[in-house]
Amino acid sequence: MTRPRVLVTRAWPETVEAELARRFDVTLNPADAALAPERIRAALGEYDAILPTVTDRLGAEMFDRPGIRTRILANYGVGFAHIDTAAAAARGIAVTNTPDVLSDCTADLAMTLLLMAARRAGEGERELRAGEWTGWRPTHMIGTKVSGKTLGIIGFGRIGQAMAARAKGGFGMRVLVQNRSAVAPEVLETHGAGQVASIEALLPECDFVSLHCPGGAENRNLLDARRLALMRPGAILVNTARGEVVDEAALAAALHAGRLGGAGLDVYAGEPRVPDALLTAPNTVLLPHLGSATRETREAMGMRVIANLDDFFAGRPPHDRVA
Ligand code: 8YV
Repeated sequence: MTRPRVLVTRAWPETVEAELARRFDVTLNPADAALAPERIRAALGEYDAILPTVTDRLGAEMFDRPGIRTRILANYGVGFAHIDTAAAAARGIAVTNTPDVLSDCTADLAMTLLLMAARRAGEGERELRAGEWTGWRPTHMIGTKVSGKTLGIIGFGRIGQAMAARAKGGFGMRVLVQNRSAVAPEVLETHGAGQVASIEALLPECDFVSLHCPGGAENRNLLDARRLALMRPGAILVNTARGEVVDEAALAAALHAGRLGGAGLDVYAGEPRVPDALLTAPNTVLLPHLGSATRETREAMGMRVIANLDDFFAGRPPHDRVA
């Protein structure tokens, strides 16, 4: 039996690439350069499976071509807003993602950003490295206390819940959540969390707000200038979800005006481009999309993709099918 032809669009952890090569007729990308749109479009005619990441745009126009061979897009990552799933489904292409395995590490990074912004850790490290630290003094680089404060979580899926567990268990924070659908009472109870009816109701209550909702068109500029203005003066925003969820210009304006106390960002609307207004904003911690970037998690994400491919090519429903 011929083995399915599989295209991996970026370099993956070695152990996972070796596992893929054992099972499939696999094309790797050792140079790790993001593929040009024309290459991805061509690949749809050449491969049974394509394994994209957030750096591959698979918009509707990609699928508008004859002779599509691809039957599954097995995405490496939980977020799949870079894939037009309706257009893929219309061409009979299945789409899977990699949930669960990255929840802990992404929540860890959200908490890292929250703590760094609250305690001015990025700013402090920059000062020290620049040789500008003049020594201890009672009023040096005063931040804001985290323990016991109120955290608002927008999007209470697996990662949002992992964030709540850290905030409540580690820092005794009060957790409020806003979610599209009603969260099961036992889930709220586990986290000692309360659900509010709207983002408008959430924002004025919170010292910190962390985003854990999906990206894509439906959540574009979910936090716009009007909503950012509802945040408490001095509040801190954390985004490990997707850049487009926040109006970056409005956020930068609120930071420069000193209305918000800071921000911790891991994702940007036009990655890898980061707007100058954010680079120069006070007390803003900026990381290069590291949410799931641990060896354990990146390997587990790869194995989750393989499990989805195994199911799919054996004629079983893949566990993580999203379209
Ligand atoms: C991934 C992420 O590394 O899973 C996601 O949605 O944002 C990251 O953890 C990236 O998207 C890979 O495609």
